[in-house]
Amino acid sequence: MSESAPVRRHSWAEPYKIKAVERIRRTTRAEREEALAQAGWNTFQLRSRDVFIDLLTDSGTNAMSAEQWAGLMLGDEAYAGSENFFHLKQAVQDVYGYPFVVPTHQGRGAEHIISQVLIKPGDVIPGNMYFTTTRLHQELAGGRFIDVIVDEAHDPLDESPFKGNVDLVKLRRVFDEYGADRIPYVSLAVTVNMAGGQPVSVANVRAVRALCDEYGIKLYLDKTRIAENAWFVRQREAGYQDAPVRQIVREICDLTDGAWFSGKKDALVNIGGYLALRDPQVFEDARNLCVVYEGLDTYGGLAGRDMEAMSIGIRESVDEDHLQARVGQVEYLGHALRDGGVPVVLPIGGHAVFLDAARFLPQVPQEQFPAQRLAGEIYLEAGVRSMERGIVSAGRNAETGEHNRPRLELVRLTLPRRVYTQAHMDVVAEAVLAVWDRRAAVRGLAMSFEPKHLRFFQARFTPLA
Ligand code: P61
Repeated sequence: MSESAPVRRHSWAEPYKIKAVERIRRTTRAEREEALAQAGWNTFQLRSRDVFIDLLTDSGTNAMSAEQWAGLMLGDEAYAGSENFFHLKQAVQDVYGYPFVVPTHQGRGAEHIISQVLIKPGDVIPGNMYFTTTRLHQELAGGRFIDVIVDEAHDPLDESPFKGNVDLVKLRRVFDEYGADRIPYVSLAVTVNMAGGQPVSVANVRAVRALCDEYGIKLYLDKTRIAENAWFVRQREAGYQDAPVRQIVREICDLTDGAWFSGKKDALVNIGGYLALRDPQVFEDARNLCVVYEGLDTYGGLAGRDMEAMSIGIRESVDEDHLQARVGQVEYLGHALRDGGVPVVLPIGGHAVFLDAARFLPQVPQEQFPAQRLAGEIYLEAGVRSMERGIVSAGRNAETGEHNRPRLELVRLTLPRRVYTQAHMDVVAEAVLAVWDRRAAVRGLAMSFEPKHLRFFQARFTPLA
């Protein structure tokens, strides 16, 4: 398909063929019951060998291309000045246009450093919906996150095309209340993970930039899934139908002061991340902290080969045939579930299908963790692993200690890139539909162990019935 050909639904096929395969194992219901009990009803605690189709995350679970595997052999494992670092820097400059790069072991390493560099105690950071690790690092640096996403983002049934957008009225209110002295930057994510993988329009980024300029406030970008965001812009935003994804990606980056990135998503690798910066002083401070927490600033916790694979993956990530197949597969699963009557977040997002557990299990109150239970039931049904994205993920208010109560109580079925086939999607849809059929009998959970930070990763639960 040429770059400018019209995009028709279901007219795509994966732009690759499979060269190596990895065996996956079907299990019995009895084995899964045992495994889930051992895991304390937390899908993060399952062993992967007990999972048939793993839709826990699209993070680090991607299949690399032959070029990326070949790139591993070009690893220059020098402690200082690895050639692969310069390839990475060149890829970031070419595709995103930021002059300075600080590599990190993954996205949260970059979030840690940028938070420590920019935030001082008492600051507030407005952003388009929290992300777990992003907000935690902002809080650990002494800041407080304030949500300024549009209201539609909290409504699973609202089919607005850009549910990741910032509400400019809310943002101005925060600017007026706290002022530039207490707002180090606006934290803008494209796409918005916790809202369902929803995109932000270029017009909205432009408007946020203008408001930031009016108040003298910086704009930093979580561009972890920017290629998927750009794909949606091309599909949905007036004036961008014929714009290459690469151009849209660049246009968004050009509006920002810097970015952090988890290479484990868009960039099609299994590990890696970085900060991309424009301000020379922020760069100096960040590369200095890099040597404290990550490693020398020409490797940042990565092997040379990892940086090589990431630099190749960055260039592959903006390929339109790849994006069409990637987002198309997510949509295929989403529409299969929607058409079967299962409540899902609409529109279907870029990296995952999100089940609306509040409507799936209306008999289970939020404090009995309906999404956590639903993720467990889907695993029991067919060995399909998903993730809770509701009250457990939202954690507790850092000041009051109360549960945060998000309006979205979701289960995320996340698709690794280039890994599963359409037949896998059919099996997943059948499994969820089977749970949907027996939903009335499903009860909640009690939390039996709660760790201090990012509790959803390690918490344990017991079934109420
Ligand atoms: C994920 F359950 N995401 O979606 P790191 N920004 C954004 C991310 O999506 C992201 C990071 C920064 C993961 C892994 C994960 O609550 C969870 O490379 C938009 O994972 O450090 C990661 O990048 C952090 C799963 C993270 C979670 C936090 O599955």
